[in-house]
This record gives sequence, C-alpha cells and structure tokens, in this order.
Amino acid sequence: MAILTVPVFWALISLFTCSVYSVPSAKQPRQSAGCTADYFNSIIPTGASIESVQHITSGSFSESGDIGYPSIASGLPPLCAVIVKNETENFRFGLFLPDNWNSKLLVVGSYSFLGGINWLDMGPGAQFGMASLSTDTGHSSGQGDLTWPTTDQLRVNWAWQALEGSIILGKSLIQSFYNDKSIAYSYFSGCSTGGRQGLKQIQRNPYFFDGALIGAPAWDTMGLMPWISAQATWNLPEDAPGSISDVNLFSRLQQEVLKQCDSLDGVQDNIISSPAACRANFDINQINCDVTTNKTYCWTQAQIDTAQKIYSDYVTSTGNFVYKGAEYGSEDTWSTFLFPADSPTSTSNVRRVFDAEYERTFMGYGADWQITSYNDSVVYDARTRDQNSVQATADKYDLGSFRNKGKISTYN
Ligand SMILES: *[C@@H]1O[C@H](CO)[C@@H](O)[C@H](O)[C@H]1NC(C)=O
Ligand SMILES: *[C@@H]1O[C@H](CO)[C@@H](O)[C@H](O)[C@H]1NC(C)=O
Ligand SMILES: *[C@@H]1O[C@H](CO)[C@@H](O)[C@H](O)[C@H]1NC(C)=O
Ligand SMILES: [Ca+2]
Repeated sequence: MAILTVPVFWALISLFTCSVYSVPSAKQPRQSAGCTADYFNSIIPTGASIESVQHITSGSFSESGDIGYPSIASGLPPLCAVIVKNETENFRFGLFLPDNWNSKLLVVGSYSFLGGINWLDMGPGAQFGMASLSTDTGHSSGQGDLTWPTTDQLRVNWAWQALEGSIILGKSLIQSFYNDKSIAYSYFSGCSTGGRQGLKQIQRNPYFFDGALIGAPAWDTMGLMPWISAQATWNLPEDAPGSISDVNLFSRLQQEVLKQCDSLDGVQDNIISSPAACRANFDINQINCDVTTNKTYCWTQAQIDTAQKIYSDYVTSTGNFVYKGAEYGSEDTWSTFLFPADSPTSTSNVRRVFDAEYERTFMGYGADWQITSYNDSVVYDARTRDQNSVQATADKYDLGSFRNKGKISTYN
C-alpha cells in the first residue's frame, strides 16, 4: 500500500497518502538581483533577521540541523536559498528564489507536528521556476517528538501564525529581490498538516493565494487528536478479549474489505472507489472466528466489536459528534494508533506513537498523564483550548471570498 512509503508519522495525521510532484522543465529566464547577505540585510525590516543566504548552482540544497525535514532537495535550478527569522515570534522560513523566475510563488505546507523548513517539497516549485517558501512552524522537532509545545506561542505558531507571518514577509522580500516586479500568482500546496495549513490560511486571508492544492487535510485538530487517543483506549487493556494485538489481523481485515468492496464501484481494480457502498454492504462476519472455516488470523467477536467502534463515528456519551469513523480500506494503518510501539514493560511512557502525547504536551495535562485516564472531557478541553488560544482547526467554512478569486483542488 502506498501509505507505507511515506514516513509513518506523516500518515498518522491522516488516513490517506500524501503524493509527490512530477518534475517539469524550466520556464522563461529572468535575471535576479544580488543573492547576498548584504542585499537581504539591506531590505529586511526590524523584528526579522537574515540567517543565511546562499547562491546554489550545484542543483541540491539541505540545511544542516533540520531534523524535521532532513531530506536533500535536489534537481534544483540555479537559485538563491535564504533563511529568514522572525525575531519577535521566533519562527523561521526558507525561500528558494530561482535565477530564472516565472513570477509565481509556491508556498508549501508541513507534516504532522514536525518542526523545520520543508526544503524537499519546496524543490519542485523551484523546478517550475517558482519562488518557493516554507516555514519551520516555529520549532525544531523530528518524527515522533511531541514534547515541544510547551507554550501557547509555540502552539499558535504551529497552528497558523508562523505560516501567516512567513507569507507576508516572504512576499515582500521576493518582490524586492526581483526588482519590485510583483508576484503574478501565488499558490499553496500541502498534505495532512499541510492541507490544514492551506485551508486555515484561505479562511484567515482569502487574498494570500490564487490557488491551493489541499491533500488529505488534517483540518480538525481539536476533534482528530482526541479521536486518535480514544481509539487507543478502545484497544485497552491489552489482555482484554477485544484487544487487537496481532498486527496480521489488520491486513487480514483489509484483504477482506478489498475482496468484498472492490467491485462494488463497478471496476475490479484493487481500489475501493465507493467507500459509501462498502460501508453499506461490508459483512465483517466473514472473518469472524466463529463463522469462517479459515482460522488463520480470524477475528473474535470481541475484536470485531472493537473494529466496529473504529468504523463508527466517535460521538461523546452526551451525544456530541467528535470525529467521523475510519474509512473501510484503511485497516492497515490502524496499527499506528492501536498497536504498541514498545514493550508493555517499557518505562518510556509512550506505548503508541501518539498515545497521549498530544494531551500531555499540546493540551498541557503534564508528563504523568496516562492514556487510561482518557475520557470525553478531553474532547471538550481540546475544543476550549483550540477555540480560545490556539486555533489550529480550520473550521471557518465560508470560503465565499476565496471562491471569487481562486481555486482549491483537493485529494486524499
Ligand atoms: C513577525 O511575526 C508576527 C506574527 O505573524 C507579525 O505580526 C510581525 O509583523 C512579524 N515581523 C516581521 C518583521 O515580519
Ligand atoms: C487463510 O487466511 C490467510 C490469511 O489471510 C491466507 O493467507 C490463506 O490463504 C487463507 N487460506 C485459505 C484456504 O483461504
Ligand atoms: C476525565 O479525564 C480528565 C482528564 O484526564 C480528568 O481530570 C477527570 O477527572 C476525568 N473524569 C472522570 C469522570 O473520570
Ligand atoms: Ca474497484
């Protein structure tokens, strides 16, 4: 499955895959202004500073110490790579400014809770001749690290402020660099957290972009994260009859879903193109150990009950909708949420990858908080916190002002 080819932590935030770009050929040439620290220092406003300026002719670029996005951007045309820091809000952003600029800007999003400038995804923009921009979202962190959100400023930067400030200052630096020629078109592309960032910016400022490519947006932070934790609790305790502890069970279920649902969309092609038809028709009892004659990786009734909870919408005990149930066909990804990442006797306090880290640090419950303490109040706390101070969730649904000027393409 394609999802296995992206780092698991990216996949965590969405049950979908985030695709990559194809590589275009270069566009029409235009000379750039001086790619020097002196030049950028002469145009940078108070409150921001220039961290580095490099003219890249080798075709590749990476920033040492970028633990969030360590991959080298390669296949680059000659360009100016700039790192800018906003000193007051403490976030950074990177720019690729191609020598031959096509007057366009591509802003790229981030993944999960990673902290760092996403140089890799900026590369294709530069290959198209676009100036490209990405923010570190205000912190530095690698995969699986959710220990950084210790202040509201750090959380707000991740939620939207670092990207917004980067776009505003970035656009003005780009125009100065290219001799005050204005940016003809600005685009956004992001997947997972990146999809959320794009929707959030469009909702906050419909004039930032002319078009946006929104992949598998993890737009509902305050519902999504408690839902992920809730799923972990549905699989506890690990010795309960309903606990799914054998990783092979997930692929067994997914195989069965594919077998029963593939052709429901009219085409036998290993793709479930009608999840709704699958949801309406799938008979999970075909893999029930009491029913099936094939006893290899069959599911007990108690385990089936756990699976049904995961497929169902998560609604609190008082009837508040929290998050839509998992799609049929996503079963192979469930192990990320349900299956222990370390041994039961581990003292690291991280039994699964996310398992409670969001509550401990992002929501401020503290390092000692255990997933076994999870209850519906986490949902309400997450909502209060998000709406009062962080505002990561992209839930201002009126996109009317953007519709009149731009386009959004989405994919999952
Ligand atoms: C720094 O970021 C904040 C928040 O986005 C913004 O208000 C401020 O103008 C930025 N400073 C500069 C110099 O861009
Ligand atoms: C039984 O199920 C296993 C696991 O899905 C599969 O590999 C095997 O081919 C099945 N055997 C039969 C006879 O269907
Ligand atoms: C629900 O969880 C919260 C956070 O862990 C905790 O403070 C509260 O006491 C719990 N409520 C109940 C009824 O267990
Ligand atoms: Ca099909």
